[in-house]
Amino acid sequence: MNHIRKMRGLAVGFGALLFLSGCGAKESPEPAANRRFETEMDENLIAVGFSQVGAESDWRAANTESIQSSLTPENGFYLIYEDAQQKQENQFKAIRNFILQEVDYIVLSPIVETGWETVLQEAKDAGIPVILVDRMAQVDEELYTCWIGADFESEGKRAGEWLEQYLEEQGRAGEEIRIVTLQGTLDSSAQLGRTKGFAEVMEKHGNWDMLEMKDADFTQAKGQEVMESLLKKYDDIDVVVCENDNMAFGAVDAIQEAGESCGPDGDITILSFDAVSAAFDAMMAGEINVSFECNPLHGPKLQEIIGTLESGGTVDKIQYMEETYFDTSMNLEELRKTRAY
Ligand code: GZL
Repeated sequence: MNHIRKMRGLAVGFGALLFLSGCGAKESPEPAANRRFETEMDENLIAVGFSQVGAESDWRAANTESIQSSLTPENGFYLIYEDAQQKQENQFKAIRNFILQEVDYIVLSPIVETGWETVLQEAKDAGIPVILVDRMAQVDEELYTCWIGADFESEGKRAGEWLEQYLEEQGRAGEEIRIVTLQGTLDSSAQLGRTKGFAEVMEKHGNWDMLEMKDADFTQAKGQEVMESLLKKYDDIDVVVCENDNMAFGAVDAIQEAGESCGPDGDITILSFDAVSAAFDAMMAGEINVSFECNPLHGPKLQEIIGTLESGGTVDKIQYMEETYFDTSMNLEELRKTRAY
């Protein structure tokens, strides 16, 4: 029985004692975690501490929902969810708290790739396996059991190749193409990979001019702010590469407010990443041209991995999610019916 179950047993006993003695503070509700555990206490629940990046985008919400709906008490889990609000130090605190509670597993989506050695060594020293989801951490691979996520570099490459074909079809293959990029959180795996992959294709085109790449932190508000500044700084932008859909939505707002046009019938071509449901809305509204899928539905795979580990099995260190892309040349109305997020 892990420490967390022992603690909860004490909490429940102590709470009952207080209640009976009349000094239980009824008006001060216990932390949600204890309340949930009390109703579903089961010696066999696997306690998992999950440190999530934040709630910065539609993709992140879908990722959180997928994991929370897989690691449920009905499926044999007790999940402790911590939202780091996009701050690495909050993830450090959450991991150390999980260690203190002696959870059975730690699941971590590292907001950036660097700075994890110390805290992941502490988890290893405490004998708690760490599973990385979504983004990677640059640490010795002995410090994590496995990683589930996307091949971000191939996403970026796929975007560059899409643009090659799009310009070819438009008879603009030889034209000077002026490009700006709204980057995701700097040093995050998604930003590093997408930027690198697109750059690999850029190198083949001397007539493609990357005017500027700027951090817009994967949020819609920052995407609009950065796009506004780029529109003021540069004339005749032809392409905007947005490293996630929420920044693309912000870019569209900025472009339209500046009296310019974007999307398949506009002057500015918009490439985006994630392919969340709202990106289908934006493509069908003619606001963005394409979105490269980044599958957030890690929950079932995570549940399967922990099940394998619990039964003494081994798992592959690197586990890529399946993904594709969607653009306005496709039957998006039909395709979106097949989508879970
Ligand atoms: C990608 C993920 C990125 C998404 C953004 O796996 O890390 O973070 O592309 C999210 O929407 O904020």
